[in-house]
Amino acid sequence: MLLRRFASPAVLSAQIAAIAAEAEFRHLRTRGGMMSVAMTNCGAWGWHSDERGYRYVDRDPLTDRAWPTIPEAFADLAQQAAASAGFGAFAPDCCLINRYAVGAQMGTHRDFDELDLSQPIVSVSIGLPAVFCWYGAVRSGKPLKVPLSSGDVLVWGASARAGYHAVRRIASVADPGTQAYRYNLTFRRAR
Ligand code: MD3
Ligand code: FE
Repeated sequence: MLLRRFASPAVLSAQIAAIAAEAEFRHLRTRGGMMSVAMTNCGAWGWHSDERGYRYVDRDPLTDRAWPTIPEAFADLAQQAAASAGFGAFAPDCCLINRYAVGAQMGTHRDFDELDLSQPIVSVSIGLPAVFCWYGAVRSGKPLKVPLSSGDVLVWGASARAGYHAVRRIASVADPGTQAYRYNLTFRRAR
């Protein structure tokens, strides 16, 4: 379910800056190489990838400290978005924060490292626009392309939870204003 302009970007941007001051954005390594997207996390669990593979970790490997806690404004937003899509009590224990500079992208993948795949994922777009690509059950074919703007929220549940998806290379905009990046918050129940 797509909830256009559901979130307030200004409030969320300030919270992201506070989180990044504790757990800085970093480019992670995957089997395919370095990711063009920079990432950090808040919550009990954070998504991490290195030469040993992908996994959820309960400490920031850069500092060996726990990840920052999920701000109340984040948790409220995730809960309200999930409820709008018909998911009752959504209490995420992970918020992965993706930061895309112009030229960054996310290749086609599925998310299945989470323990309970009946839990939805809530994703929130902030800043520069993006084109989200939805492939569904198979990795190939023509994707459904969804343009995403700042404040848009997507809720993924049921069969959509297992689908292949990607984010096209972020384009430069004529007047970026003060926005150098696109941020995406993905709220998950990891464990
Ligand atoms: C559909 N992030 O972090 S958010 C990711 O815009 C990811 O940064 C993209 O894909 C981004 O894994 C897309 C939308 C999203 C996130 C997770 C999903 C869609 C999903 C998991 C299952 C199905
Ligand atoms: Fe994903």
